[in-house]
Amino acid sequence: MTILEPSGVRARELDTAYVPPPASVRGHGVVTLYTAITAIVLALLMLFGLAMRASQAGVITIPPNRFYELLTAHGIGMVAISGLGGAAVMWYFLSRYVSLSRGILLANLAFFLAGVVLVLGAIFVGGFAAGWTFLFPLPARSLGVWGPGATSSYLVGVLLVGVGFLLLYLDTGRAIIRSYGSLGKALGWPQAFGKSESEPPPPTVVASTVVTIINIPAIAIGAVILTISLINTLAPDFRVNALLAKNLTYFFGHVFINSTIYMSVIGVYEVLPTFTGRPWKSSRPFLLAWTATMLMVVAVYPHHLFMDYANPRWASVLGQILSYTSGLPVLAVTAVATMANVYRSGMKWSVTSSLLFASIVGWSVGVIPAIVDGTIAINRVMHNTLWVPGHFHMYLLLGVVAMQFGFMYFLTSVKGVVDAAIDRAAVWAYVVAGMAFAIVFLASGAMSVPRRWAVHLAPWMGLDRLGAAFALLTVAAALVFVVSFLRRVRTIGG
Ligand code: HEM
Ligand SMILES: [Cu+2]
Repeated sequence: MTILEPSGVRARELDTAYVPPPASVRGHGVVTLYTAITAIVLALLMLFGLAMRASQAGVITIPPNRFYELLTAHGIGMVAISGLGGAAVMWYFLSRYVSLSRGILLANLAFFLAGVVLVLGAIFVGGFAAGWTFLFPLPARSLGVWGPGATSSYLVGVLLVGVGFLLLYLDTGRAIIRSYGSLGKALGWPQAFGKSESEPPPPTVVASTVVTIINIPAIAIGAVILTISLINTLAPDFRVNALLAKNLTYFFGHVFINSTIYMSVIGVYEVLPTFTGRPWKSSRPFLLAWTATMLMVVAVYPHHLFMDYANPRWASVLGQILSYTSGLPVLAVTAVATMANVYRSGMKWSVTSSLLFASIVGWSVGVIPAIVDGTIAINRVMHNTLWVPGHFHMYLLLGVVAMQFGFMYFLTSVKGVVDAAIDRAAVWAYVVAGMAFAIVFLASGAMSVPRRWAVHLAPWMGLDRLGAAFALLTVAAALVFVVSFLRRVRTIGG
């Protein structure tokens, strides 16, 4: 059987002049492998999440040390796997425009898997449970719950994952510069600033360039703090300023997780037009928005340090102002263009197009509670409540992960085969239950229920049970996506 590029092309081929660029086939087997690993790991980590939520609800009992292990694995795992799934989307489409190295793509996967083995061993064998943010000095101060061996294994594991991604971004940077002459040209600066009338680079190249530029320093800074923590673990006399450590950690964490959105949204730019028959061009606002977001996203991270009164006041003010503006330009041009692309296009609502469309809605809606939390006066009350997981589950679960599930259906769409009823039902279940699951987190946060607590008090458990029920439905829908994707990969042989 042949993989038909975008299933929607059939529906639109009569009345559209738009033909998607040919896909380069080299490396697509590796992309499918990335995506299959992403699917399986997402399912597993969602089950961890369900277990945590059920335990908070008192439906099952997970001992606290196990809970914090699960929390650590779920957090670091979800961040890393969104990165891997996003990298698959970015690589797949970017390779249409520039010449990427398949060897580097494989090397990243090898580093990733080696890192995952060390991290899982650290957590489930060594008992490491300091949270995915490995915030200094907790990794080295476990009060005997885990040993320095477990901490070292965790830190080295995360470091290996970082090295892999660093190689990948060095390669995308190299390839982009080779094809477009410079990063500035790949960002479309000549067109954005009216210096050139020529065709600007396609959205995929613009987004990939931004991710390359912001993630290389993010990973490098992450490596610095991981290494410092590693030395501190092995030689406790070697210390670092805790405030500096937190700044470094959250610079890395904030930029990396945001990049997962910026990589995954490339799937929307490339796939949605094949359903609507309207190409997605880099308009001037689009180019300016991506540059604006690129500059702001690296400076907004102090919104994670509002409670750290020792941090400079100007940093908090910057954090609040940029929280309002940082992600907004890209989100706004993407959301508006999505609506314009879909509106009256006669688009076929397949599982792929529905998930991609829903992802833009989920991302847009999720930004609202995020901005609320980015306000100092509110953060003072909401910090460390379930409001925080509420907002990020909304745009990660319904934004990033919905984009990636949409990409999985796109990748394996087969000519003449229509979506099964169960997949269609799963889209509804995923969107509705996922949204409800996140809203219950927000509601609990509004009641000041703390986040990251293994054991909840009885008055919180009503909402917890509701949250666990919606989590169950969300995970069930996700399992449908995953099983269905893996079956299609098997039948079409990747
Ligand atoms: C249905 C699926 C999911 C369920 C049931 C779930 C459940 C949970 C629960 C119960 C927590 C702990 C909340 C607390 O008490 O602080 C949590 C934290 C978290 N989740 Fe999820 N989650 C799901 C999907 C996701 C996805 C898709 C992502 C990212 C792509 C994600 C990323 C995270 C992160 C980063 C944390 C914070 C960990 C920490 O506080 O250290 N989750 N999740
Ligand atoms: Cu942030």
